[in-house]
Amino acid sequence: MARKAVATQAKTQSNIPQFTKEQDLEAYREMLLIRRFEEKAGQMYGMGLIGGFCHLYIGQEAVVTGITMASEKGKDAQITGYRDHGHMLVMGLDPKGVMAELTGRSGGLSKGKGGSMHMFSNEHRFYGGNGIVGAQVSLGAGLAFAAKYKGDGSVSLAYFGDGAANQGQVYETFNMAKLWNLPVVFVIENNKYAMGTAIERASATTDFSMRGASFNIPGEQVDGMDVRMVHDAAKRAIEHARSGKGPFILEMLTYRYRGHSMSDPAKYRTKEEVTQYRQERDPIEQVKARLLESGFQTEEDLKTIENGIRAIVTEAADFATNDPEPAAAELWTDITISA
Ligand SMILES: Cc1ncc(C[n+]2csc(CCOP(=O)(O)OP(=O)(O)O)c2C)c(N)n1
Ligand SMILES: [Mg+2]
Repeated sequence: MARKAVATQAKTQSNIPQFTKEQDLEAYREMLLIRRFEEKAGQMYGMGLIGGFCHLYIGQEAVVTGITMASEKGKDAQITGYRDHGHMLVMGLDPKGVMAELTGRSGGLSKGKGGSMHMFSNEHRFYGGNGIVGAQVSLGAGLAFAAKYKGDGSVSLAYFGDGAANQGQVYETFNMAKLWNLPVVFVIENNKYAMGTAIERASATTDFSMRGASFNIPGEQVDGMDVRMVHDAAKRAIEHARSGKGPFILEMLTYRYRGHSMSDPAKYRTKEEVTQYRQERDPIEQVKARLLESGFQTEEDLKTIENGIRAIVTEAADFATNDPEPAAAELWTDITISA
């Protein structure tokens, strides 16, 4: 079969795809927005303003940013699990609406009734936000089925974790997606852990790009900390799916810096491991260093960008703190009641 697993980390410097100044700036802005938004969400959780679940995306920013930059915004559909704030921000959903949903306010994207894992926007082609591990894989194939049925030329991007990759419904979905050659890219965000379980402890095989082998679905392993690598691989995978060749698997080798959720014993990995990723592989620092080294931007220019992003996040946090909670009558809206 046409397995195309490329260990992109092994690529030499000379064949790393290069970004233009504009692409680096776009990636920098988007990733920094996610980072600062998530830091603020973490603080607000600590202050008791956010309740329930809250899974932060810090460390993994290059994955959704590179893929979204390679996709057709407003046309291609995206769906993910519960670590979903970054996906919404890059897809253009209003940061105020996302933050207010986290604090359970009426101006939240789900009127404050859904919380961190349950937001959705048909307009932006973002289909959640799913708390059931692996559910988004089947739903993502459903979006691809709709695209093929309607012939609208869109591609569905379904993100899931290394832990979710061991769920049964993933393989039922792979089978049907290949059988019908659906336009779907399965993005496995391999951040090495499923809650506190390391991939080696839960997965019989840890090269997730190979998981489609028995269904004839090609896969590729990608350095998910380098937004250029992500973008390059995503371009090819999306083109594959859009041209009618069927599904493609991208395994993104990434890392989350924070705990799984807001309470995390942090006993399953060493502090040194986290520090090493932060210091040597950080996706934002990589772009920042490139912008400065190339002379495209000065420290001052980058500070101006950072200040602009801080202002967006502060505005979102203020809104999410001062907006009222939904009225009690909202308990009866947007639900189906059967007799
Ligand atoms: C069907 C189901 N089983 C178990 C859980 C509990 N659970 C929530 S997250 C998680 C781990 C998933 O890890 P992974 O897919 O690697 O995603 P990550 O959190 O690393 O992004 C588990 C077991 C759940 N939400 N749904
Ligand atoms: Mg994981």
